[in-house]
Amino acid sequence: MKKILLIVDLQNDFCPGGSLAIKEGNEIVPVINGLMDKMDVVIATQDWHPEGSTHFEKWPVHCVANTTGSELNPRLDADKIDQIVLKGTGHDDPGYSAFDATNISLEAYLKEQNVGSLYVVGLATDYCVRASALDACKMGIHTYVVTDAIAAVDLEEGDGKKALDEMYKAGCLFVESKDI
Ligand code: VGL
Repeated sequence: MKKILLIVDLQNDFCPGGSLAIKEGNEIVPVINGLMDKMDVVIATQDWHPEGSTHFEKWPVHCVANTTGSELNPRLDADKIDQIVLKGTGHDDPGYSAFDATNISLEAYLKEQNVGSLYVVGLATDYCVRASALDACKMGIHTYVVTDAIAAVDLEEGDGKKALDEMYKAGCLFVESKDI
């Protein structure tokens, strides 16, 4: 049974300087790099939207496929990533969950890899981390959220905290990176 790291949307547009920047976006990168060597498999998701996506009615334009904004944060140790997962690729597809991926079936991939536990890190706690962790739990996967390797958008104050409560109630486990 394998330990698998799921790095969610650590992309330029969600990090300082990007169009939907989260202040702590750069600060969690070294924590995530440090976790990669402790895992058997490393997966990274990318929000990968078409121009004109209806998702941009709710959000500033971000992570348009094949642009600088959709590239992974350059501080991330990208050569240790085993599998890239692209999501939000359809015109009407917000792609909040990693399991909405269209380039692979993430559920099938995790099963093939014989997942024992899934460690979820990245951005953002209140959207894509939340949706991905909740889906993983629903599939019966032993899911950890690494609390010092995530950060929230917090459109409304407390959104991140609310998402953590929801994940906890759904059966996600919480862990700090130093205890992995
Ligand atoms: C996300 C807001 C909009 C995320 C994606 O990656 O959590 N947040 N689109």
